[in-house]
Amino acid sequence: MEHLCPATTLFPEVPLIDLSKPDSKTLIVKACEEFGFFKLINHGVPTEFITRLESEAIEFFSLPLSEKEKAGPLDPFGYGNKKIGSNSDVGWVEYILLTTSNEANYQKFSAIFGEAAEKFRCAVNDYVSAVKKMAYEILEMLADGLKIQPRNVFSKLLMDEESDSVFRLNHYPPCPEHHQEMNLIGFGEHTDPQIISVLRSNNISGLQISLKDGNWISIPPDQSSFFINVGDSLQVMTNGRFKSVRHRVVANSSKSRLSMIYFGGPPLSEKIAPLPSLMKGEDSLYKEFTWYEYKKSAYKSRLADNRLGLFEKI
Ligand code: GA4
Repeated sequence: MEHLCPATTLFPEVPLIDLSKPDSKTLIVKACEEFGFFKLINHGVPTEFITRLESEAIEFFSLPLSEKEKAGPLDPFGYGNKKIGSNSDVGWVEYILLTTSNEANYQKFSAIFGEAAEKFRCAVNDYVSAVKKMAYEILEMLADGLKIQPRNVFSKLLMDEESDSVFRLNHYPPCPEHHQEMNLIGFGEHTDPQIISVLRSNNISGLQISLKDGNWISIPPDQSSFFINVGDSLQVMTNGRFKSVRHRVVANSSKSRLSMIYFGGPPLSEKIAPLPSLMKGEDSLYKEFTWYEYKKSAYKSRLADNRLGLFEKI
């Protein structure tokens, strides 16, 4: 498995956004321009939903592998272990991938959990509904901060019934002893293809982001906060003003890291293009494409690929 150069331990302050403060919209815009990433406090997601889902996830990942594998293989939803995507990417991680829109997901889980599958389903639904609401709010603040109308230009894409959003639970097991000093890769570097990603983890470190100069910085974990990533689609909709952030997870801990991520994507038929109100006479940096076309191409790529490259105008 791949080993990495360590990230710098001296890091600039990652933007901290307090959702309860009235001036946050300007700061969010700045954070999306400079980092494509920020930390969020006073987010309004009930702690109860977070802890309930966390204990459900711990329960699932503690099952014997043979049980968990009954929720696989990924098609493309279900349980996955070490293999990421369809192109031989691997990481020191096991995970559950779910759509946020249909219930077909849970058939596999009923087979394993029996009646407890309902408890799992409710925990995911409560958590995802609360996180979605918070994501809508952030996207509306972004529209306000960018001074564009209507304020739901971004959020309506996630609110749409056909929104192609994904939910992921990642478990990074402790590294075996002989690997501990080696910065083993948990989840290789990549950008997220969707509009926005909302991540919450337990208090175990591992997440790193790449700065504009290419240096990597470690993000100190904080189980009571959320971390927001700009995705490739938002980069395109802002004609490159916001950058989708390259990030990775290093599995260098003796404890388990657990993360839960909501990836807000548009409906498959949606055209992804820079918003005219943001162009001010500029040309689009990107060829026109639908989310379906982008996703199809993205899912064929390797994790670390620059997926937007294919859609840039030369
Ligand atoms: C990255 C963001 C989400 O986790 C994800 C990932 C997906 C997968 O795990 O199957 C991808 C990856 C992600 C981008 C490129 C392709 C597809 C693995 C991969 C190599 C669920 C997503 O939507 O894109």
